[in-house]
Amino acid sequence: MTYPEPSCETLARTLSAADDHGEGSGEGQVGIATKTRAKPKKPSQFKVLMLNDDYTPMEFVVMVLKRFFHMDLEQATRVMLHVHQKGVGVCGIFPYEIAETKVNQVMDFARQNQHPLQCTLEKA
Ligand code: TYC
Repeated sequence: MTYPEPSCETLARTLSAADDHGEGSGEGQVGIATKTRAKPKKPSQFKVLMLNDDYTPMEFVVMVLKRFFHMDLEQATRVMLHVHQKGVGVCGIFPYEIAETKVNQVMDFARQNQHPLQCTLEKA
């Protein structure tokens, strides 16, 4: 006689029941969290924003946009001029860790070149 493999949920309930020493349900229960989402959430997206300042040369901002955001000269110039005129502009939208890396790369590169260029994150 063979038995079917118990499902993950069945095992979780068994373990949870074994750990529950009759203190009632709810708080203090010990068990293994095995719940998985049927529909995994998409990683949330973040805008990388570039801020205007009075000192960073336009050519440097264009170089940054080409180097770290893979824009061509025309697109990089358009975004740079938008930031120059409006004060802020979007360089791209990425998952959190990638957006954070881009911000750090831009800030490090600006600092190395002694420009006050600022870059930040905002939830998309
Ligand atoms: N305002 C700068 C200048 O006139 C150019 C500039 C554009 C600086 C965009 C920062 O994010 C920026 N030299």
